[in-house]
Amino acid sequence: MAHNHADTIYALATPPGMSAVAIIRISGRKALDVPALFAVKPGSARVARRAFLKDRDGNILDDVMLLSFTGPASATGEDVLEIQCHGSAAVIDDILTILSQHTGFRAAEAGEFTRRALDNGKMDITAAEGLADLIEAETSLQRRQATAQMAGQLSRPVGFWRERIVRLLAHLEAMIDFADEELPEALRREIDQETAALCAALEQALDDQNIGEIIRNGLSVVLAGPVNAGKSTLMNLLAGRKAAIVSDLGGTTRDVIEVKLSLAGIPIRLADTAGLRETTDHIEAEGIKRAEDEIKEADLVVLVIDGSQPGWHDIARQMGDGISRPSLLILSKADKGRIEQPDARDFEAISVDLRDPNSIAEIEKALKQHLAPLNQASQTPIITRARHRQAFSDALASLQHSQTLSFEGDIALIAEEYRRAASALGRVTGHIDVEELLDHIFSRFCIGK
Ligand SMILES: Nc1nc2c(ncn2[C@@H]2O[C@H](COP(=O)(O)OP(=O)(O)O)[C@@H](O)[C@H]2O)c(=O)[nH]1
Ligand SMILES: [Mg+2]
Repeated sequence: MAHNHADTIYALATPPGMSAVAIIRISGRKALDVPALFAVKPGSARVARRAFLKDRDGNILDDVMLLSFTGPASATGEDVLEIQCHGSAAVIDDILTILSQHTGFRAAEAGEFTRRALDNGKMDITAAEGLADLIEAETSLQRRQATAQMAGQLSRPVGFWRERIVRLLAHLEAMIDFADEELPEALRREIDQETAALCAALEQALDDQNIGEIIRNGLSVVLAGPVNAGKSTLMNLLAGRKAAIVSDLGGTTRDVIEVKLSLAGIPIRLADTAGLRETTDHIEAEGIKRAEDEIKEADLVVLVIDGSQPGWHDIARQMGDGISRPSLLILSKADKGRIEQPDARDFEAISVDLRDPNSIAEIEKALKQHLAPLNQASQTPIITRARHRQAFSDALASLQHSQTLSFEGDIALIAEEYRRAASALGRVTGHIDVEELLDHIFSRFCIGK
């Protein structure tokens, strides 16, 4: 992305296509000159006003509403103008064309408005991530998590921990400067207690069963089992549409077919896979390999086996043994009767007729039971991405390492671990400069001298 902040950027902020109203956003130094380009007088900031935009020849382009914001009190921190025009391809095209003809204006690149907001300190990285998640949110759980992150659910504790760590660092640096003096006992104790409290807080945040990532990405549920068991039938039943081809020919499903759905408010990526069997068809073999890969990564494997066939016990045991992920057994074709066999192993399974739409209630109930533990977070988790988790783990490792070092000889090493921990947390929000915070703390810091 080219970041030329000197340019005034513009973009259609609403989806393209016909609509009642469309919004064109303009941000940058010349944003407030835009009304003049359409023969309209400038108006007051933050007051919506109606205007008739005109082209160079004085022809009316559209009857619009204009809304302007003067930087830095705007979404991007720059001067911003929003044109609410009619959602007509011709109107939008004409307005954008006129803007492009003036020097200093160019079409925005993807994400550039948010990038400017970030660079101008209007939001930090976690808020920008939250915003991206909000735009992509498909379930209310995802929306809640995204808005919480936008509102500082992650950046607030991270900022708070980081400041506490740097405060400890400031104490240590002061002691390093007065190396001939002993670290006072009270200060030692305070540092120990603070470090232990910070470790506990980080451990607690990390111990979240990855719920944040799961909510964001969706839980992966994989349908697996032998050919002809009814996996694709189950997929279509849950998806509420014919997403996968169902046939009584074994080996019909070859590739992984994925649909997104929401169960008990939990976003799910449901994957239908090729039936597991020995085959000489190399395309089917590739499909089976993909199925096996999906199974390895799944949050939940739903094993579908035809319960009306003798020998389902053996298949269930064999396949169940090969799956290391949590699983649920569904015995299909209950309408044909379920074969019971005395078996050493007690199978926890539900028997259903997958062709009967009424079976869905029982299947959803069983799925919810397996998925519910993932939805039991007492509060919204604060970690929503692998990069947050990595930073938290790095910070924790540094703090834990500092606890093993002694104040007698290793103050500089302890300080270095705090510095690392602070930088790791700073990466989460994009505030990586520890020195800046240190200066700030030192400026208000009394070292008793
Ligand atoms: N009677 C009966 N037939 C079923 C049931 N589930 C699936 N079938 C049929 O079994 C065949 C194989 O189903 P399909 O979903 O393609 O199996 P897959 O190979 O596991 O994906 C199709 O003809 C389905 O209509 C069921 O519960 N009862
Ligand atoms: Mg299939």
